[in-house]
Amino acid sequence: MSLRWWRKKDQEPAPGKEEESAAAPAETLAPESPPAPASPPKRPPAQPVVEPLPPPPSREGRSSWLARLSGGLTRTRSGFTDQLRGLFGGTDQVDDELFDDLEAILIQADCGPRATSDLVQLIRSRAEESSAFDPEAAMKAIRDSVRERLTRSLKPMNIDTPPAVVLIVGVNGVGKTTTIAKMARLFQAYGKRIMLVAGDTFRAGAIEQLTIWSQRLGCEIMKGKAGGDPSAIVFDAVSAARARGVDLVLVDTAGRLQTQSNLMDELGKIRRVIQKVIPEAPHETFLILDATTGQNALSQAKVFNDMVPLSGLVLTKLDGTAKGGVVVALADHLELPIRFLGVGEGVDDLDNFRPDEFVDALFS
Ligand SMILES: Nc1nc2c(ncn2[C@@H]2O[C@H](COP(=O)(O)OP(=O)(O)OP(=O)(O)O)[C@@H](O)[C@H]2O)c(=O)[nH]1
Ligand SMILES: [Mg+2]
Repeated sequence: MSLRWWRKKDQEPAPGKEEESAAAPAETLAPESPPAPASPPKRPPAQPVVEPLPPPPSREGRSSWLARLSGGLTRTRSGFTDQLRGLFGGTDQVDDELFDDLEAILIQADCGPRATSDLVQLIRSRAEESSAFDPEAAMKAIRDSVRERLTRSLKPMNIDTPPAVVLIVGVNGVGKTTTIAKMARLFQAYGKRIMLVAGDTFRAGAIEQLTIWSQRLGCEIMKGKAGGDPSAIVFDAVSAARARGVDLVLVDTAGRLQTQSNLMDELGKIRRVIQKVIPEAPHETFLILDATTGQNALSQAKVFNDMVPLSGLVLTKLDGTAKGGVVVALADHLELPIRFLGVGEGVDDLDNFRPDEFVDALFS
């Protein structure tokens, strides 16, 4: 199920969309009152036909997700694990060339300088300890070390007290809105009542994009006018969620770069406004990172963390890169749990990050 279908519309906002939104206060998806008829009467603009999604896959077997995860890691497996296997399997002699090649593979897979040097050192000391080089033992040592790094910063998610507010932030185009839709779908499968909040009032078409998602998912949405103050919408949304017994509030925000200081300041304001309604919220603030951006993800995390304290990371587009080792670099350098992985454009191509599953899929 491709998510590309809305892109065209996104680039060409529906005629009158801005005007219509500009007049409207923060609202739920309740039908809008029709505009006063002009003379002569015009045909109403065609409404997009939004098909509801089929029920989410069962949470019982999880085989569907494991297959997606494994498929999504295909490129990383061939650029990383298969290369390691080839390197270790093709040698019976341990020399500096082996360690240089190992280093190159790890750097190329974006594991980051720290993990790379630790892993090279690990294999070097293993090789020194035994008289014969054992490729299987070397693979296992790397696998265990990767698993341990990914597990270090894990802790339970803080979303059990309704309404739990999750703020989603990140630079442009990393997959924030899609991730919100995927997360909503995931939590719907657990029977949670979800509200989406259209906090991106900046990009043309962003409100419409999230509205269509809410229609497909069959969940509530709070939205306001394009170009309006996102804090006002977020305030209304969190207040309404508390009054209505919503379990999970997912707040979309506009993509922003560290150079856009007004937009960066706005994030702080959104957070403060949420806290006016629920002092301990946002319960989670997730930075969405595009796995294909490599080590740049680290500097993004630092900049965003200065603006709003982050509580977790979501890595998207792992399916589009051979550099999935960036997961290791992120876990290594940032003391933040990785919460979700996105491995495709489909609405079911996201699930919780579980180090064991990830390592199994990577090294299988
Ligand atoms: N292949 C792949 N594509 C993804 C994934 N997640 C999101 N995308 C695609 O990335 C593109 C951008 O997604 P959005 O969700 O609009 O990104 P955004 O961060 O909300 O973008 P802005 O609101 O413009 O900042 C879309 O075409 C998505 O389908 C993923 O895990 N894998
Ligand atoms: Mg978006």
